[in-house]
Amino acid sequence: MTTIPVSPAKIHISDKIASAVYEGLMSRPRWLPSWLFYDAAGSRLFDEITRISEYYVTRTERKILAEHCAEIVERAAGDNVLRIVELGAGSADKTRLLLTAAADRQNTVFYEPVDVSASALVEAQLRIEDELPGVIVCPRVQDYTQDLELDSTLPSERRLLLYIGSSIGNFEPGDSLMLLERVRAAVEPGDCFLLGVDLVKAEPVLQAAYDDAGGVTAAFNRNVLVRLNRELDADFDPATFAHRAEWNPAESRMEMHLVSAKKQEVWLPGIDLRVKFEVGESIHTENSYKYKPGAAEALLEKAGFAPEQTWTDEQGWFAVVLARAV
Ligand code: AVI
Repeated sequence: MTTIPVSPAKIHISDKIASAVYEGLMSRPRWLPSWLFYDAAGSRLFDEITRISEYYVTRTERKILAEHCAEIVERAAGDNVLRIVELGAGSADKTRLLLTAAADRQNTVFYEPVDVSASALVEAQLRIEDELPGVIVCPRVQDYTQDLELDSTLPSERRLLLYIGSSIGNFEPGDSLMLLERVRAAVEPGDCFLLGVDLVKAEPVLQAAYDDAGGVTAAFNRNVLVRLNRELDADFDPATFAHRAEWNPAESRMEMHLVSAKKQEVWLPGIDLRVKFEVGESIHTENSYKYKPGAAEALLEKAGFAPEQTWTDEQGWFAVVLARAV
């Protein structure tokens, strides 16, 4: 089970992907960061995941937002004009619910999606401006996981910053606090933050959501190896890695792994690395944290927000928390 870096002197790790993959595959246990999932094919597969019956996350949050979007917008705005900022290039119909509620209230609403991908932003802008004439899209190309800067607002304006879709669940606990602190530093007192978090629930429900019968999540997980083959010239045979999803109760998270079905060696010329796998040896590819009731509110408070209201579904599977910057 040794990793043999070939000619270490020649290793020139220049970009984010190369250095993350090198670090993760040199570690024990081996891991890869979950942001690697989202190349074009991975984003399409994730989109498919959001529609499969076992993946309750998207439809449960959508139902909460559909029921409460007018109230959320009303509470966030008060007597002010609302400006909606979203971390990520728009969560499709869920964002649309909030934008429509805001446009109904004030005719015109400014919407600022913040994303590292300019193409995702352009796509979101065209789609939203086409579908929602009352919405003016002002995209911002920024990696909000590193820094976040927003334009100053008029005294009559209030921001509602969205971080929905359980995206916070893919951050390690320390990193999620840092992200919320960064958000707090970028907004004014009185601005609001809407956070969507997935809650702890019965293990079989979680297990099915991350290992669906149709194998879409398995394909999403394996696609990371396809990406490494393409971008680092690696020779992974994705079919020889099994998808494993498991609930880790001690850490309150669903984990995804890729488990080698045979003893094998993989060559990644792009980072000058050979990696040996024993049968059953795995690469840890994702953590998806599930929050206990009240935990998201506590985290928001720690980051400088006052939680104002939490909405959940009737099964208590998902929570949408509205908090105000203090
Ligand atoms: C994007 N993120 C919130 C998803 C999740 O549930 O953690 C990613 C995902 N992984 C497997 N299925 C979906």
